Amino acid sequence: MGAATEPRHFDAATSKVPAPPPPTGVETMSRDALAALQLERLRSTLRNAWDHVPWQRARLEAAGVQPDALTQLEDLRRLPFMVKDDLRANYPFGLFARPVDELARVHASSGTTGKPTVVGYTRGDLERWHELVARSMAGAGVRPGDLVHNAYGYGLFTGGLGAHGGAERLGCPVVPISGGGTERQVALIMDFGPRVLCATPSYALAIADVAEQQGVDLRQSRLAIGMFGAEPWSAAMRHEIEARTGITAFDVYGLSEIMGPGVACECVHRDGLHGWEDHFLFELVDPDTGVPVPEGQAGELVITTLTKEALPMLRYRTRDITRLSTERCACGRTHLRILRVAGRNDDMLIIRGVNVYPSQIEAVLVGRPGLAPHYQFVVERDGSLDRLRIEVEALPGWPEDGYAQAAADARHHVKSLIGVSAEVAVVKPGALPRSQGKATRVRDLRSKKPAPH
Ligand code: DLL
Repeated sequence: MGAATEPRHFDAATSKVPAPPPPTGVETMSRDALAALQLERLRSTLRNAWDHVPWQRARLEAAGVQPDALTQLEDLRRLPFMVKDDLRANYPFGLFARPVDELARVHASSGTTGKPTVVGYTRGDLERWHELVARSMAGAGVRPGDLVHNAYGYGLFTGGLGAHGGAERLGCPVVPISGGGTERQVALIMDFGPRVLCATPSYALAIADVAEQQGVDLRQSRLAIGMFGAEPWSAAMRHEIEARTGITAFDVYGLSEIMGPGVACECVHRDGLHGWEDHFLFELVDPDTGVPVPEGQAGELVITTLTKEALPMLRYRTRDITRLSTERCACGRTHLRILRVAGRNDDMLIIRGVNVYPSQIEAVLVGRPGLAPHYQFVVERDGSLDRLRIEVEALPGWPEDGYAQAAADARHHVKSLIGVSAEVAVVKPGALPRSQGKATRVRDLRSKKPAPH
């Protein structure tokens, strides 16, 4: 199911990562047994929501869903969806199924406007979270004892502490460096010799850049495995990071409302991310109508938690657009696979009628002659039409009199491969801001008014 350009299989000849031991236990249970486990856990999740969250109980009653009367997973479809605004409307703790003094941790995501989205965990929730991050890392070939350089941000963001807890659970020592201070990151990678790097893909690239500027070759470091996620990234970006660092890069997905990192992760076959179905129920729906879409087609991912005590989430609309496959993976895991998440519904640009995600354009730009993998999109309104301006940095050392040619080449390929007409400006190396966490790819200069038709 991967794109043709993806390395589909683990290549022992080029990777520093030895193949991990084959999966066992819950990761390989039959799909029937998995469904039975899900039904049992769904019932207790509904019971938890019914007993402890008045807002959830009212919705369950209105939909005629009695926790103990649920006989099949499909009955869940009677329940309306949850959306991010439900968390905001019940700010801060209104959807929690446990009082604050029974919690072990609170995280929050800031969002660009309004109140943050607040999520809570019991001690047991943290244990299950760490277990799933540990499972994700082990599936990518991380072994107990591997030193983990964790450059995800620590704090309210779930990336830092989530990856940290999972690595420790697996038996790995962690360097809790967090994001930022990139020169120091490079120095510690060379001095401490971590085998694993946890970071957003854009920050992994920023680390690679600074290393190169300092004359440091990360391919000579002990780094072998990257656990990269928290933002969309293309196959081209994966190749770029791997070529410059010698790392084998794995895609890890998650969201704070559901848990944090480790909801799904690639195994060494890197042909989709295994979604951990013993803890989550995944659905895919048409983002406009909410109607389920058949397997293989693109849709919005909807997730129900099956084991969360503090914050049970029922049919949460993630806004993330992807595809699902229940075909068995060559690794032997039976858990379904989520295709690389190309982008969020909210990030989709509609340029002269063509729907496009930033990561699709990234896939065209990265690796083109003269271009560095640092870019941003500026969307402007031109009368009733949206206009896209792509700003992309030139490769260091590329002659300035070659910028116009590089821009023309990029414009041509974006048009012919994606069908979008864009203005392309090639700017000097270092001119665009670098991320220390999630990259901001789009500057939207349109007024919030809808375009007249
Ligand atoms: O980003 C959790 C996380 C941390 C995941 C570290 C992976 C690694 P939030 O800040 O709540 O949580 O943002 C969640 O980020 O709905 C997606 O839109 C996006 N996202 C997360 N992982 C991926 C990925 C963390 N691998 C939102 N590919 C999600 C594409 C991703 N998008």
